Parts: sequence; structure tokens; C-alpha cells
Amino acid sequence: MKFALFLPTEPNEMWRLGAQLGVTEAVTGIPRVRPEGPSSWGFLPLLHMKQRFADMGLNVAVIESTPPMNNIKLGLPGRDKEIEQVCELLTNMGAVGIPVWCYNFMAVFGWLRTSMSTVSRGGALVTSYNHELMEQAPLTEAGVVSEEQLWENFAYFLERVVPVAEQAGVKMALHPDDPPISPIRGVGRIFTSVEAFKRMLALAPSEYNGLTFCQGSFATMGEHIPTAIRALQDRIHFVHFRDIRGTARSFVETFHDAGPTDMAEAMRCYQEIGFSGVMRPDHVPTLEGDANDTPGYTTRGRLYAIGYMRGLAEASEKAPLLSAD
Ligand code: CS2
Ligand code: MN
Repeated sequence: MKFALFLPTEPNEMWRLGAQLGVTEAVTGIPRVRPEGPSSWGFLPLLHMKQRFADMGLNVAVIESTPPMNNIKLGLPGRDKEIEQVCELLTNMGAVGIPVWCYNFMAVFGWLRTSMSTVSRGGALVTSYNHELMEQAPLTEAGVVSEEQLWENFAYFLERVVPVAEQAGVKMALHPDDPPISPIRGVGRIFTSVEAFKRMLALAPSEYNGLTFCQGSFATMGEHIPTAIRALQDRIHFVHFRDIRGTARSFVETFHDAGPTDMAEAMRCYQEIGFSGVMRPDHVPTLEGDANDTPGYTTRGRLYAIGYMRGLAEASEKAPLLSAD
């Protein structure tokens, strides 16, 4: 298992801080390109981006971003063009050697919170969600989107894309819905439980059809983390390490060391199942000295998280030796 950070596609201080923390793996988006040039998912933009990271000693292990997918998710005309673009991304990722693609199937809007400035330990800021505050929210332009429709649209997408992922040698890693509650503003959500992921994996029993085990999202589902890790272990291609307190209807994100989940047990579990992929700290609190302009992805909180994760991992790796004394 290797540690990673979510880094912008262009160098910034986090690239250098990551390298100083001993982080070798980068999770990033699809590169920005000039309007007249090749698409963001073209071979050369991906190659130049991967090389730019490599020139700074960082290995792009995961792309956690997608070409447009809303027509795919909603089953609208234009979805076949979007599928074509996803296939082009996967083919080019394989060609430049980026082995994992993290995507999600949340239609219309992605991860969502009702507060981005909830006060946590010592005045740090975290995000939180209270479904009551969303119950009067108007429908979106998509209107009512049922879970059945989303399952149909997902199956249509998956059967066309998995063969391309296999050919490219790129592992698809579906991220859970966050929050894992359905519907929100009339839009259903389906990847909201371990059972849903078992159903998803059975739709295409290929090792290239896998998941991002976002520990915070599974904790929000109310799942027991070690049980969930073991239940899905064969298809976990990427891990997000974080914690929350509460339920899918009402939760607050926590410091990695201050939530209800036994994070040491979770880390031991990843090692026990022989997870050999990449793990990144997911959302972190905004600490004193950082602006709260990128909630969950600020600098100081991520430095603390990486240090904590590394300590847990090292202690866990050595635990058998220590207990042998
Ligand atoms: C986070 C998101 O919601 C989460 O748990 O990991 O920021 C995540 O990066 C995206 O929703 C994944 O596509
Ligand atoms: Mn996540």
C-alpha cells in the first residue's frame, strides 16, 4: 500500500510538500488544455501531465476526474458520445501508464454538504450534512430521477466501458455516493450501501470493474468498516481514508484521530487483505492559518493526516513483531 495526495494537474506547494512528506503517489484530475488543442483526455495531454509529475518525483497512480458524464448518468441523448470520451480517456490512461480511474455515478451534482464551515476541535473547520435543510430544496433541472433509472443507465454504461478498461489495463474504481442518501432534490442515489456495491460488482465480474473504498462514505452509510473492507476486498482498487460522526441524514466530518471509527483497526484490515494499491487522506479539517476556500482539501490538515496515517501503518506493520516480544 502506498500513500497518495490529491494534487492539482499543475505544480503547486502541495506537490513539493507531498514529496517532502515522502508521498510518492499522485492522484489528480484530467489536464486543462487549450480550446483549439486535443481534448483533456487525449494521449499527449495525459503523457505531458504524467511526465511533469515524474519530473518532480511523483507517480500519477490515479485519475480522479471524468469527462462529462451527466447524459450517461441520466440516460439522455448524447450519452453514447460521452461513453466514447470515457473510453478514449481509459485507452489513453493505459497507453501512458496510469492504472486506476476513480469516478462516481452521482447525477446532476457530486459530493454535497449543507455546511462547509462547521466548527471542530480547537476551532478547526469541517464540513457537515443535515438532510432536514435539503428537504425543501427545489428539484433540479433533471426533475425526478428514480433509482431504477440510474441502475439501468449504469448497466448500459458499464457493459460498454468495462471491455475497454480491460483492453487498456486500467482499473475502474467507482466512488460511493456522498452523502449516501436517496433522493436528494428529487435525484436518486444508488451507491449507498455494501449491498449496492455487491450488485454493481456482479454486473460485470471483471477485476477491472472495481471500487474506491471511501471509508468516510461507507461509515456514513452506517457500515462496520472492517466488515465492509473484507466484503469488498477483491475489487478495492483505491482507498480514501477519513471518518465522520453521525448518520447519512446528519453527520459531521472529523479529524482522522477524533471520529468513532477504529482507524488503527481499519489500517490493519487493509494490510490483512493485502491491499497493494494507493490510499489518500480524503477530506481534512481546515486548520488555523489555512483559508477555507477548498474545504476538505486544505494544506495543513493534509500534512497532519498523512503523518497520522503513516504512524498507524508503521505501527500496524510492526505490531506482529512487537507482540512477539
Ligand atoms: C470525496 C470527494 O466525497 C468524497 O468522499 O472523496 O471529494 C470525491 O473526491 C469525489 O466525489 C469522487 O469523485
Ligand atoms: Mn471519498
